[in-house]
Amino acid sequence: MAEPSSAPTGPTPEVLTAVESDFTSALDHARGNGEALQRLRSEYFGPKGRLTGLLRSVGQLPPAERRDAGQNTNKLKQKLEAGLTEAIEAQEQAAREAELKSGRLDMSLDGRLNRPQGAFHPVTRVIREMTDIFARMGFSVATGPEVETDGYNFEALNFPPDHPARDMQDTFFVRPPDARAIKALVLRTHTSPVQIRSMRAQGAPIRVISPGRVYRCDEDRTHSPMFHQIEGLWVDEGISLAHLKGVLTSFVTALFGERGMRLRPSFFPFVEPGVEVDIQCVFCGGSGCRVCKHTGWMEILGAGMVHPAVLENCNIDPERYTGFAWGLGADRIAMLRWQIDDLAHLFRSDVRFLGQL
Ligand code: 2U9
Repeated sequence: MAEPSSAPTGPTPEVLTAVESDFTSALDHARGNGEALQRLRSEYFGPKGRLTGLLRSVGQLPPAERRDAGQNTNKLKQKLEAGLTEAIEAQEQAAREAELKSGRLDMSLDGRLNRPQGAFHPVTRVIREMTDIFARMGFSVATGPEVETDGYNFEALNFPPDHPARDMQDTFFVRPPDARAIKALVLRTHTSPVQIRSMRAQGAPIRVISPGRVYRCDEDRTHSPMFHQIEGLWVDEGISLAHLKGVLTSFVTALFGERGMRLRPSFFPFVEPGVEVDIQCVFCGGSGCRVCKHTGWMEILGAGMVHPAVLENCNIDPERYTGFAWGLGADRIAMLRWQIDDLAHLFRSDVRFLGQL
């Protein structure tokens, strides 16, 4: 490195020229050497650096000289600092490139921060899995609003006003923005209104599933005020209960493997006949255990042939078209899949629980 020239100490133009010349030749020597460049930074701009000292000495000049001397010193400082920064950046870039070329950088090593990996929520996982199964059978996916009119949630589905069948679905009512203008609004108690909307928009034939959140005023170990359903609907000419059995057997086999399935008669206002579908217990295989209450069977969904009145409500001719529909609780499927004993675990967002699934 060049020796600094001996010059008077105040920031006279001669001193500034000498400092610039010293710095320029020192910078030329240090270029490409990271440590030398850092040394240069501290020699000129550090607390005891030459430029720092010169700036400090401006205060000791006679008042008439201070302004010019201060301005000139600052200008020089900015110029030299810009040159140094540029040289440091070039050196760092060259060092990075050299490291990459040398092959010393092992990209397969773990990062320094070992962040835990996130995952989809178990209910999302089963909804996606079930959606995939039905998509492979040609069903498309429809979604709709979670705040519904009484008309879509109940009336179109063959629940007459004040009919006791409504008691099966304890309902959250929503106060409409203008009580005079709109009839009752409800948090949808099932995703069936989505099927009504789809049939009204598309007509028949139709093959659709509707996954989504639903709400009922209900809470215990197996019920939550908000839960998730997947409902499905297939309407076409000549659709019968045999098609219902075929589709649901394929579904159950894809989800739980080969196992027995049985239909029991049941009542839902929107289907006729209605059935509840059981499968052989996924835990004991049918021999009886605590989970299936020693029956060997577990209920997994409800289904039935779409009621002619429901088809008519959607302007579909029930003399020409028939269809079947089913509904299941996705949270219940997740509980079966991972043997979860309390539904509330699924909604507490406790990663110590979710991480075990
Ligand atoms: C339309 C016509 C008929 C859907 C159906 C069920 C039977 C059923 C329950 C399963 C568990 C609700 O989440 S749960 O509590 N569902 O038992 N759902 S038939 O029938 C429809 C749907 C839409 C237009």
